[in-house]
Amino acid sequence: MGSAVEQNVRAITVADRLRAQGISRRGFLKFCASTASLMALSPAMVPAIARALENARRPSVIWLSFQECTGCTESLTRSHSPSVESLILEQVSLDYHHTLQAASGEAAELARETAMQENQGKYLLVVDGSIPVKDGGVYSTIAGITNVDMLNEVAAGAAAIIAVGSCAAFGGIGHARPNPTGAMPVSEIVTDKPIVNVSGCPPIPTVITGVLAHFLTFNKLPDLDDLGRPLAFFGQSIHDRCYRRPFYDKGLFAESFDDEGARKGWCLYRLGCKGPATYNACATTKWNQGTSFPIEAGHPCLGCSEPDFWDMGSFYRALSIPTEDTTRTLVYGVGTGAVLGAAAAAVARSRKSKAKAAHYKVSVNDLEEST
Ligand code: FSX
Repeated sequence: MGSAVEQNVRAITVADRLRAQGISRRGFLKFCASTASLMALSPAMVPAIARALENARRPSVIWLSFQECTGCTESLTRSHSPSVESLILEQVSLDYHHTLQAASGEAAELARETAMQENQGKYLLVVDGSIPVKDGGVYSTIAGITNVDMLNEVAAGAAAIIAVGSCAAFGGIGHARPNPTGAMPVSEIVTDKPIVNVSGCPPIPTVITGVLAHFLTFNKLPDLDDLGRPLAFFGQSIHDRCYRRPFYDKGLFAESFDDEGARKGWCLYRLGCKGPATYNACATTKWNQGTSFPIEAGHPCLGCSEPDFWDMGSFYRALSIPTEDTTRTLVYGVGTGAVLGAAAAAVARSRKSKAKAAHYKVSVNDLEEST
């Protein structure tokens, strides 16, 4: 980590590394197409991505884990394999990661300090977990350093920060009432750096690597929504992209988990689904290699990618009158069905109209012709 040899490795471009791994030109273009898809970019962007990756250097990544359950790292390590996600992870120099690194004790801290010194102003900082600030931050320390001090120290030399998971993005479960440790999100502590929030408890691995891919390719963060989340993945509600939506539009709802509606796969709105007020890519990207997502498994969306979802009341109580800002203020009450549901959909559509992103499938043969 951080040696002269490692520096030379970083001078090699991403395209060089892929070639060294035995990936052909056709494979490289496929990688670029998959990267475009991962970033939810148009296929028209693929030639530009290919050119950018021909010159892209391997960035140093320092990953800090604070108050969290390690679900975010579990999610990341469940990226499909072999996959574009795992390839992307091989293209960054993950110089410090509490859970994944082999080093421990002083050697681990030395790796962090070395990576910071050698990549001052250029490294990417990834944070998962909330940061406790009450009582001087004593409730969580690493190597004798409080989380808040370590965050401030590492953030000072970072080019940008990715707050992975709802804990780092919005405070998450640590921030839930009564918040005994004074847990805060990254953005309330670091205010002078570009920050992207990849929320979700845990976040979708494809979204984490999609943001990494964007930084790797363009050396900047992607376009964000008003909560600092990448628009490409958070621009539309779960409800807008849910395969159960046609049942909702027809007013066909499951009323309990074992009734006829549930067996027929009808809409879970009345069982507490927060899909109309939740912005994330679960309904399209899905989980476990695109196998399924909670609603497909018969469970309502909990709204885990929205701020303060733990404190909003029961996961199983239907959304009540949606407000213009439902992503920030979920008002729960007794669901009254399609009328209120239609209002929720209208709010969701209004948000959708602001979103620019779409997911594309790309044919490698098309790409070879266009480059
Ligand atoms: Fe939080 Fe992540 Fe939920 Fe857990 O690191 S977003 S509690 S999945 O692990 O921070």
